[in-house]
Amino acid sequence: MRLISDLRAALAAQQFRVYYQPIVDLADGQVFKAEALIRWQHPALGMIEPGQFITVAEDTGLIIPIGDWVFEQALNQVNQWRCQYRPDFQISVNKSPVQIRQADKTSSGWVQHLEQRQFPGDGICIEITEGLLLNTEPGTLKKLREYRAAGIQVAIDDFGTGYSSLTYLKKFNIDYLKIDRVFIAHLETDANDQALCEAIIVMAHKLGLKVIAEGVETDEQRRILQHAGCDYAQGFFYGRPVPADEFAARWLAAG
Ligand code: G
Ligand code: G
Ligand code: MN
Ligand code: NA
Repeated sequence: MRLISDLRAALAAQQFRVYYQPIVDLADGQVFKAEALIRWQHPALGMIEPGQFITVAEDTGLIIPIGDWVFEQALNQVNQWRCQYRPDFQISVNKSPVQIRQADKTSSGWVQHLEQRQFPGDGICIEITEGLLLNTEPGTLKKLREYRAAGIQVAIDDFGTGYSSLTYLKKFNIDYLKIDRVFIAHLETDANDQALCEAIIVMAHKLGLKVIAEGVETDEQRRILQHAGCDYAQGFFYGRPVPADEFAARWLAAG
């Protein structure tokens, strides 16, 4: 497939971009952190969304160098923003199960990299999908513990769509649950979705986790979530993912 050979060349050709989407504190409406989301500026096909190439990247192993590159970008970005605007700012980076499993085998582990650069770990949050929690390989648990020990926070992405055993949430020492946007999309009209969101929020809080609602697109959804005690929200209602300079101008420079 053409896409694979293009993908192999894309890193060296500097065709990847990192976009940032705000995650907002529901209590005061202030931006709390940002999620880093990769984009591929393809010379012929234009801007390609990650949904179209992340799986290929995982299957070919290219996700390792690409993911390391995203991490490096996010690390530099969060430290620049911390110096310039907000000393407590944080950036979330997605890490697929393939990356976690490979992490031990690569020399450039993210934790060692942080230490070499002498950057504090709490500038970074790693988002993993809940399917990973099913993976009881000792290596996975060890990796997550290593991140936490370095100060890196951990979020469970797309929560509610996978098959995670709830007991793992405590065992794995997670910081945030991100409620998948399928539960948010019909929040105004669907009583079951409302009940599910409320239950997830109560459960998470009892386990000492903070909750981020994904895919918030309307003020009514925001209101329902705030009323249910949700901590943070992310979605087009607040803002789409944008390049770093746009993010800073809109979300950091003003306040
Ligand atoms: O930005 P968009 O909604 O198109 O992202 C689609 C999916 O791609 C999301 O599930 C997101 O987690 C994933 N994704 C985006 N950037 C990265 C990345 O840097 N690494 C990995 N592993 N996944 C990413
Ligand atoms: O799986 P993950 O949570 O990493 O996916 C993040 C993706 O969700 C990003 O690609 C982003 O573009 C997308 N996204 C963010 N906010 C919204 C939203 O309000 N509505 C929809 N439909 N997608 C969103
Ligand atoms: Mn994510
Ligand atoms: Na998600």
